[in-house]
Amino acid sequence: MRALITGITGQDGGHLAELLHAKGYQVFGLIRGQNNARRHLVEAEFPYVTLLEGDVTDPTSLVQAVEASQPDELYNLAAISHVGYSFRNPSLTAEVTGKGVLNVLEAVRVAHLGNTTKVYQASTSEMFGGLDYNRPGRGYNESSLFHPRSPYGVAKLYGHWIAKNYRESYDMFVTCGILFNHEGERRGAEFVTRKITRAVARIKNGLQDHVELGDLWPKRDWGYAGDYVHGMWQMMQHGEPDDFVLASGETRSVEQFLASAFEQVGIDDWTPFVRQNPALLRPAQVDILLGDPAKAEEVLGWRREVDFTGLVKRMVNHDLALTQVPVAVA
Ligand code: NAP
Ligand code: F7E
Repeated sequence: MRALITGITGQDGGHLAELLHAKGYQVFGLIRGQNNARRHLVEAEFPYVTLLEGDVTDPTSLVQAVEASQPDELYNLAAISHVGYSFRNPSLTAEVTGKGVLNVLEAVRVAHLGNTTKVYQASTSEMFGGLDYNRPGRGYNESSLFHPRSPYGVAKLYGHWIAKNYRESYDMFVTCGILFNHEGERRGAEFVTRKITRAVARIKNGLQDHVELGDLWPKRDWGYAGDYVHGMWQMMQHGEPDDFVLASGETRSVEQFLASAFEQVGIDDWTPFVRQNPALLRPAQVDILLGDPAKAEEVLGWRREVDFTGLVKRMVNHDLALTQVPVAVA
């Protein structure tokens, strides 16, 4: 089996490359830029991945990558994925996160691989937006209303619908995973969970004295990225293309994540170490996200192995190991 992953340098790209390689796949990864700073990291950590140059905003590069890799499965993970950044760069976000999906689908179609290449589209709980919370206590599922609250969420909704349109129009196997927040040791430091666990480790080791954050009250449904990429693969093995929600079914505030991370290093009162920075507030906020993964559990047999406390623990431990102060040897 051959797989092409766009977004190979990202959190999910790394977990997925590892999983597919372990399953015996020949793995190809799309990498952008003439000198991508993360190329050497990918080459060092995943030497079995064949890197192909390309950018989801450049249709020709995608056709070339698809033709070179002839994938049985294409996982489209590439995106501008930071919600705050998308408010500052809305046009670029539309091009990459929205229209980039169309470019990927077209590349598969014009390369005449539409009948043989299965496509996974990385859709997101940000499409729900948290406002029209129409299933109190039960969480959003595949039938819930969409009401995105950011340029990122709007761009992803275009990607979601164009993916479904290609499924219906061209009889292509295009599956959309509507994934709620998933985190882990590979999470980018610009996302709140990793920003917190990194700061907690550095504060514990005396390398910084506080962390600046935005809103602490929003609630998210957090899971472990390793469990979620396994769900992506399961969706691609299913007999038919479809939409599936992956979520933990639990929701917690940023403040609860913060308290849990500090607790891991024995700090009960975190308030002296946290300051609010108004520059980190977003023009519109997603108040609460809670997902209902019942369909993925029943149809795919998807299960998550890491719970909330396990997630926080492994992220804090990882960052503690990275920030160990070297002991001087006499
Ligand atoms: P991530 O760590 O931010 O990775 C994004 C990837 O997209 C990076 O490899 C980046 O490569 C690549 N990329 C950006 N612009 C590109 C372009 N123009 N052409 C080609 N590649 C480009 O994201 P992630 O957390 O792994 O998430 C993977 C996907 O799932 C994303 O589409 C995200 O929106 C979606 N998603 C994530 C979550 C979550 O909680 N993690 C939840 C739901 C959906 P560079 O190194 O070149 O920047
Ligand atoms: O923010 C608040 C922030 O940026 C979570 C992406 O993977 O998941 C992710 O999007 C919450 C928000 O993730 C800071 O305002 C407070 O309420 O970690 P985040 P996100 O916006 O939920 C979805 C499912 C995706 O699809 C996205 O690609 O935390 N918050 N203070 C902060 N957030 C950040 N980043 N930094 C802060 O200092």
